[in-house]
Amino acid sequence: MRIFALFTLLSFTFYGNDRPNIVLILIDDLGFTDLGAYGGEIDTPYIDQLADNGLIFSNYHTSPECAPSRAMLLTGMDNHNTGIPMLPEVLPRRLTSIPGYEGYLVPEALTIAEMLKNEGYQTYMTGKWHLGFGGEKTSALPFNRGFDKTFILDATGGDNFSNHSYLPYYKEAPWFKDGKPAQLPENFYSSEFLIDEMIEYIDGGDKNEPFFSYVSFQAQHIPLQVPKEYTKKYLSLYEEGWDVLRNNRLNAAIDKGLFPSDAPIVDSLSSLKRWEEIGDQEKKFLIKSAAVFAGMLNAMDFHIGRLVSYLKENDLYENTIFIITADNGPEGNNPEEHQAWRSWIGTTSYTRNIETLGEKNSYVFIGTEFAQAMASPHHMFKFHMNEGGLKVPLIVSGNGITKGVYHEFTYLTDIAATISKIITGEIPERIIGKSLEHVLRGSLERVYEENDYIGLEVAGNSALFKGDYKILKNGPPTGDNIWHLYNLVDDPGETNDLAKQKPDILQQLLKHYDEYVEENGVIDLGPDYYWATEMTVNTAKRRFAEFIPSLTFIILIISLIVIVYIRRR
Ligand SMILES: [Ca+2]
Repeated sequence: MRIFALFTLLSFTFYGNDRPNIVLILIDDLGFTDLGAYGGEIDTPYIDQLADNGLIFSNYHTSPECAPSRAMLLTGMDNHNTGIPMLPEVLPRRLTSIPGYEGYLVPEALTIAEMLKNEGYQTYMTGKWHLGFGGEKTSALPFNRGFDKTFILDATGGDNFSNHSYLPYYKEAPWFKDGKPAQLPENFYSSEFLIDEMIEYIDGGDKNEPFFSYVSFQAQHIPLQVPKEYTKKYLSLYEEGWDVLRNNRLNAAIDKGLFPSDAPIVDSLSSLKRWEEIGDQEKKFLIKSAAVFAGMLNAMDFHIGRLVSYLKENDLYENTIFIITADNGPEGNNPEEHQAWRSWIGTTSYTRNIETLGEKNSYVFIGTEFAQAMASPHHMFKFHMNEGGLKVPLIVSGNGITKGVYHEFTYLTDIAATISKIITGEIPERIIGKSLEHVLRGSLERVYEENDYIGLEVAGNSALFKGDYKILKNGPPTGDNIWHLYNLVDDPGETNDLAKQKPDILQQLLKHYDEYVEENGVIDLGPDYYWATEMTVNTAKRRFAEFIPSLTFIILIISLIVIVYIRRR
């Protein structure tokens, strides 16, 4: 009886309240070592402060791409059961009639917001949603999926100063306010606006009832843009190039205890462009692009700081749990290497003048080499199943949450499981993640047992984790489509492929992968699948569909003219 009473007391006082506010902050395309708290050289003081007061996860894994990660984060389900197995923009349209491949968040995939709303929470979202098929499926927009107030972008990305699209698939960036198409305000800057809007929602709410706030930043997605005063601070920071950056960040991650000091890493940059071999002009351009990246992250952090200050000033901070994470590793795509993309940029008002890089109407990205450096100490980046694509920061901070670093394996579906466990006391069967509640209380135990396995497939790239081991394969053009086996405990840098040395373990994990495919209805996209080709086809289809109403109108007018003309004769 006494023990029970003590436990009840502990449960009640753990977060100061049985229904804490929850602020979920999602950063787009972030490297493992981009944040100061993870060893990065960019100023992120407000996130770092939350990290200092909370728990840093050094072994957290997400999916390698935006939309599936978001679907899994919000539902706790495998991506193939949410309707978002991959980016809707590159989903072959022949698959959309197959359950799990609809291209939008299906009703059975309940969101955290729907769950929390049932518990009396006020639910707010601002920023990138990416789960409503580019705005085509309005029932799958957040306003219809558990959120009371929303101002969202239903695309893979968008301009940060205007409603311009950043890729040919979208005529303009599809923004929605409370489920209806919306215009952006004058003087829009994404990170600033998303926080302004969120503060307004919280401020207009009932202060006696808890809230769930999901802020999903456009930072650090292409196009990298930020008011120039932020870029200015970092103009000389990347002059030594990407090899030095990758090495500095490796050392910083070791110093922070986030990577073992004796673990080797892949010489990932050796197969890419060499810093010392490129010309001065190109170097200057790349140095400034990286400075824009840094400025954009710094600005995002500054606006997170404004939200934290607001909560402190209104006595809401003490009862708030902050969860800060990213949807995937850094973006290594170079749009200039894709002919259709490059030609399209040439038809827009975007410029790539070095003088105005990062400012309104400029189109900036860091390119493959800097992305690889920012994923340091890991190998590869976004889209890939290597640790550089999957391993990103996770920080959980708030009253009652332990401080320090948690080193055991965790997975993005654990976030929905944890929220569910803390708020409702249980985890519904559909959620595949595990509760991290005891970890937040200070337990250093493994969450995943030796026999647990986690499969992952996105757009033909695959991985499976079990115990200390991981298998992975990446498809072409960057991958070899061959399964590789790594021991992540001995070799977190993925330097030593054990596939040939440990065939029994490889076979065991492959068997689990087949089970995963069977259980989740994963479709083999075939050897010819290439996302860029699919994007071009889908872009043509979408633009033609947009053109149909105008075409119908023109045909109608011409028909009327012809009828009138014939009658008059
Ligand atoms: Ca992303």
